[in-house]
Amino acid sequence: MIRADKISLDTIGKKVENGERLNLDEGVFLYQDDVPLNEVAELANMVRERKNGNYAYYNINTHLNPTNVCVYRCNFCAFRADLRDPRGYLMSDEQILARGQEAVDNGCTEMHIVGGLHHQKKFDWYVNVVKILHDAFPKLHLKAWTAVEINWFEFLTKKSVREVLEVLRDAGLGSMPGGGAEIFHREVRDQICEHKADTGKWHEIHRTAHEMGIKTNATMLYGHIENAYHRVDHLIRLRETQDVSGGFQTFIPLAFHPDNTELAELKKLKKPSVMMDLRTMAVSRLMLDNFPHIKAYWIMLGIGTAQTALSYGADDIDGTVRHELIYHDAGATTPEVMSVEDIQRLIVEAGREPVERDTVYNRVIRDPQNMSQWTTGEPLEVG
Ligand code: V47
Repeated sequence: MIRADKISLDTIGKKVENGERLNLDEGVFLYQDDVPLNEVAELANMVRERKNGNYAYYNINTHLNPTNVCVYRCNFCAFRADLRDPRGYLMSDEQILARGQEAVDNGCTEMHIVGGLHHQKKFDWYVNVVKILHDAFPKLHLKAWTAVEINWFEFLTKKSVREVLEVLRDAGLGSMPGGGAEIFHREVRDQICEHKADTGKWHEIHRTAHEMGIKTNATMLYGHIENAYHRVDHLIRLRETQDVSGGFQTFIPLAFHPDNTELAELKKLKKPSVMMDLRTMAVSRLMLDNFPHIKAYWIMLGIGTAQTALSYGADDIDGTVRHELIYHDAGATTPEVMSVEDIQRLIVEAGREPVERDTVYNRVIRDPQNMSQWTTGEPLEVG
């Protein structure tokens, strides 16, 4: 129940100016349609500039989804395939290494690796993906396997979360992406992915990674059957974990893409509006006072919305991105790759200063005449 009578944009604005934490009711209030979005954006932008100045970060990265075959059946996912589905694929070591070579030749600093939980593949196969890439391309940062995969490896090996992460870190895992979070509240989670890593487990895995010095990201899948209360509850749970373990770098709100998904068909869902995308960006920035970065993932938002989001709380736009499949299978119409010149231009047009970062937010120093050569510069900490 929202105590809306006691909450106003004015009282929230004063708290934000003073650096005070917003509560659940205030977060839900900010989601109401009659709360002017431009004013919410102004507050989010204040926090964004306090934390990251005028910088807008990007990286040069690529994706690798070594298999789409998955034992789980999340009804929002258009990427997964059954074991005997003709769409199903499994990459060989040679194909994986060719992707690594392509990444290095194109000057990538990061490879983002996630995939399905293949019925017939053991933990060793997933360790091998990381190990062969790391051995061949040691400079390429491997941001690999979500908490859902780590939980699956626990089940396969009967090892603890820490033991699983130790094996992967020794093989070359550098950090973890933020996927698999979806919506933490049971009322929603039970309807979209009740079988996979539950909320407590997702947080335990990220906390353990942080304790081991492994940085991670966090996401939220919005714009389907959840409401404002579920979204703000999700943000508060992330904020609480961050208070304890402190290793989250970036929060990425992910707009639901309905094409080819059972969930959209079942509930007659459409893509969330641009206004919803921008409000979610702004509310996320305001609620997650202990997250250094908020990412406007251009692949998922579209280039125009991602550009606008840089004034609605976001300070990062992700990367050049090659070989993205999860969103394109679900109807994303964005290009499959963006050039560095285009990324820099869209950031400059948004009135921000483009800064190339590596996965863990160090500046990347690169000779524009020879893009495949780069070195790591100083850590990018503003506020
Ligand atoms: O967990 C799946 C989402 C996530 C759909 O850490 C969908 O830097 C919308 O986590 N519509 C995986 N979303 C992607 C992810 C990610 C992306 C970019 C950067 C980072 C990072 C992480 O994609 C899944 C799920 O929430 N997803 N299907 C869909 N139809």
